[in-house]
Amino acid sequence: MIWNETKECMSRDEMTALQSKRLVKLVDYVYHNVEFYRKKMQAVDLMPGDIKGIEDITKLPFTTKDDLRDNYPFGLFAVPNSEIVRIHASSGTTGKATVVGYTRKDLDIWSECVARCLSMANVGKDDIIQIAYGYGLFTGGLGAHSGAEKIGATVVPMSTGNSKKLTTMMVDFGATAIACTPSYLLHISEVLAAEGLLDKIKLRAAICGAEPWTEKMRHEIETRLNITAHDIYGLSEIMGPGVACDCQYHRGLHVCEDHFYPEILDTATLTPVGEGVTGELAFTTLTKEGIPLIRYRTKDLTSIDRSVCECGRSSARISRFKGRVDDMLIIRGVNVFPSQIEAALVDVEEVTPHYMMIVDRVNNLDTLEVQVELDQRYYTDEVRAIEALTKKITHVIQQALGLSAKVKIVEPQSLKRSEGKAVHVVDNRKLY
Ligand code: DLL
Repeated sequence: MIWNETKECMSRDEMTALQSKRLVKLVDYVYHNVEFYRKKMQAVDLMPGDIKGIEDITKLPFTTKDDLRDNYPFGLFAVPNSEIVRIHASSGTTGKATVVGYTRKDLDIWSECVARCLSMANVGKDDIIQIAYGYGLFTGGLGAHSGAEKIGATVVPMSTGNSKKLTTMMVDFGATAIACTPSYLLHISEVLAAEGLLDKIKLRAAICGAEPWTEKMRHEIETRLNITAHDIYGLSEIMGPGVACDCQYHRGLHVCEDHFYPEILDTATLTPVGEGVTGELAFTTLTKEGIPLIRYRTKDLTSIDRSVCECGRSSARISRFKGRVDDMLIIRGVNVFPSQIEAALVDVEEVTPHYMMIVDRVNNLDTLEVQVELDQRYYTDEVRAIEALTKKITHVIQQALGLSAKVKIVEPQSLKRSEGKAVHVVDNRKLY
């Protein structure tokens, strides 16, 4: 079964008409239900009736991650909590989470969009799929899960963290598909090889996302596992996984643009750029009820192509991501901002605020080392004292990031000082 055959194969004019109708309704909805948007529109003398179609979208204000943080936790919700049936959240610079809420209808549309993506990867009801994104506040696990259930596949909710169990079950259950981050899948391929299981698996498709990866890495995964790997994109503010995915031709990711209207913005002027030009991606959620967002700036860099794809789908395609405009790192699928380390170290008096993050990829798993400088006042070369301090800081960082890091205490004044902008990150990961 092909999901949403109608929506993905509409003519461009039909799609524009649908988007226009939905935008007009959305603007009226947020004006009357979200004080934040009402005030923003009033500030520029804009009334809902001024938005007559998608061509008027540029009259509307942008929304940023900071707006979500400033309205933490539920300030941007458009419905009372009695209508919200699920909450997800992602971490941010200040440690304050970005919180999103879904109504029953939002969850239905989310699973529909993920089902479309799985269908692009030719995954259906006869497949056994291991979901190896993290379950919990992160949208990856539960998001992929409900889409896979919707399409009728047999879902194995693995989550992350136990590669050996995953590979054993992959063989024992005869899993034919997997959804996880691409770096994790490379690691899995090594575990399978080390255990001599590569020729015992029945895997044929992977749906990978949540972090940047390249065509080269896709080929590497496909060759190692003898499968087809697809790129799935999404972000919690807009929905989670399933905002876009690539089909068998891998010429960009088809956007579910009947639900999420994409714009590509010039990074300096924030005005929309033409097709094929790289800029910052922004989304307007056309059908969301719980937390509808207008012109949400994703900070992700990509370009758009609205021509009909060889697969027959007419939905707009965004190119593989070229990076982000901010400094967020994605380490083992977790969003990490350098300033989170800074904030965590402020409370440890034995060290200075100078630190350096060294990110690497060993055996296809991301590693993070944090070098922390001893305060001269606490200078000691006593091994046990250093060991105790290392343990303490390791715990502080784990609490702050939700991610384990190797902590290395270095001598006072040994970290390089900067005269301009401070450099806190060395990212040695080489994308294939
Ligand atoms: O990562 C949702 C997701 C889960 C997508 C599972 C795909 C698979 P967040 O934690 O909010 O949500 O992080 C969103 O991750 O703005 C991008 O910078 C990055 N990202 C997500 N998918 C891709 C991808 C989930 N396919 C942020 N390629 C986004 C490159 C991606 N970057």
